[in-house]
Amino acid sequence: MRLKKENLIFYQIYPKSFCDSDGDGVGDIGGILSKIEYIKNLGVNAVWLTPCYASPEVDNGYDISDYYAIAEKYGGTKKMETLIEKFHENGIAVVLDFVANHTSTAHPWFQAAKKSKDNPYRDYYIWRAEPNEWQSIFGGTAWEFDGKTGEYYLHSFAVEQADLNWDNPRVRKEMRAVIDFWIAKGVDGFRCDVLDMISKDFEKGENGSGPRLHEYIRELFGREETDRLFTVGECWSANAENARAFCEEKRKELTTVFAFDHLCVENGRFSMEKPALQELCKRLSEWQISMRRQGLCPTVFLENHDQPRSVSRFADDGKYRYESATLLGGLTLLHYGIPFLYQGQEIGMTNSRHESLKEFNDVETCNYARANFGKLTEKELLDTINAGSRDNARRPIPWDGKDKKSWITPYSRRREINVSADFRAEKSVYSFYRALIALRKEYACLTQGAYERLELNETRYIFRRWSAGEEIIAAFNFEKPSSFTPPENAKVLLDNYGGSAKRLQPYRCIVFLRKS
Ligand code: TEU
Repeated sequence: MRLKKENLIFYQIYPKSFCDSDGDGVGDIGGILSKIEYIKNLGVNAVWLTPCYASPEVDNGYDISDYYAIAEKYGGTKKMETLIEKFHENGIAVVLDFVANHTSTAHPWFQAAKKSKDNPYRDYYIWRAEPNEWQSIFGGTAWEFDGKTGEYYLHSFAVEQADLNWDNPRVRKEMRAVIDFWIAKGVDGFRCDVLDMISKDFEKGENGSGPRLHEYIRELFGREETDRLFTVGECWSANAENARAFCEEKRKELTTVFAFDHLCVENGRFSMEKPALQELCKRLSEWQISMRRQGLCPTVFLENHDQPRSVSRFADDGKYRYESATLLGGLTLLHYGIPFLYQGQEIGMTNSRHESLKEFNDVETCNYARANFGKLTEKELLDTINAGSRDNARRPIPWDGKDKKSWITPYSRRREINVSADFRAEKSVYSFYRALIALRKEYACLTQGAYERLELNETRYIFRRWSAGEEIIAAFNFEKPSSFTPPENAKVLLDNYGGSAKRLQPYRCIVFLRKS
């Protein structure tokens, strides 16, 4: 599969929570196979699957114990081969998750490494006699003491996720072999988990963006075997200044990066602040401008498996849920770059509300709850967790409103918000997303064209995209109604309200076309 990067439109699947085909409560590949039509019908042409390799699942698969095997509970490796084939038959590219920074402590490499200081696998990981002050992203120190050998190993995430030592050439060779194995199985690319963390800077005291980062990425993806791949690095350190180093074409590193500034995450996920929609638009717009100026192709996304639902975080998940969800769809699909939709976004799923800590599963959330128990009131604890927990994105997709067995407490609004209800509704979020994707395919100015911000203030955001002979103008009104002068000689292509465009109601999203 070789699609021009600007023409890609991704749908992210979290297999564990997508569709369960055998009724054991865990989503699986059989479930994905049964929904290919649903995905295809939306119009996307690529999928990213989060990890479903063999794993103890302390971090839902981001703790891999065998890079070469798909877990049996998901259907096993053969089933994955069938899935790749079926997606290809339907014109959909397949991108797998590549977890490079760490393995599960259950991985045979780590099991060998901890046997003794002179074990040949010892140097696959990062050991120190004395820990430094680094903190785990999931809370607490990033170092775990191993009593048997008397040293600490580094774990930037959970204790059960030991950081690999990329300075060891044998580790880098192993990881190239993993990539090559999946290329041979037909995958079209990789989403690379926390890729900017693989080179550490112990001198500067930084757990990531180390001096050999770009050398390591090139070693992985700058090869003939990897030339045709689509690669996206999850790089929390990526910004307008350093993006070129990751994804300028001639550097032979990555196709693009996931940067996070636009999601307003600087205060941490468990802060109760609700960012203004205007701020989201401002940051999205700035990212567009700086990436285009440098000739780079950005990703455009508002959700993934680590983020709360965008409708709840940036807009209105009550009275204006449909309008909010469709407006956010417009923001994702009308900008320049590679859009990524996250499962459930296309039916306007909101955050899930739960009144007991027992209903949360995510390791980061549980660590946070443990660390703050007694420090915050129970209500504060529940409110912050309900707003920020990664479980918001991980409740199973409600295909219908019915209760089924599931590995995690289901989505609290499943009876009201589910796929069948959305399909039946007069105002269907899925249909609007489908229409947006159709526009993206029909009008080249949306994929190739220039971008200009026409207006951004506390009321609304308006931009235009254009190329030879055609221009698309997209207007996004925020909470407060405003009066508007529609562009002259333009026709309305899509509108989440309908009726006169002289008044823009809450969360109205309206798309105009002007031909010259
Ligand atoms: O995420 C990296 C990561 O740092 C985010 O999870 C987020 O910053 C964190 O939750 C802080 O609030 C990637 C994966 O996407 C995530 O699911 C994994 O848990 C993590 O790496 C470890 O592999």
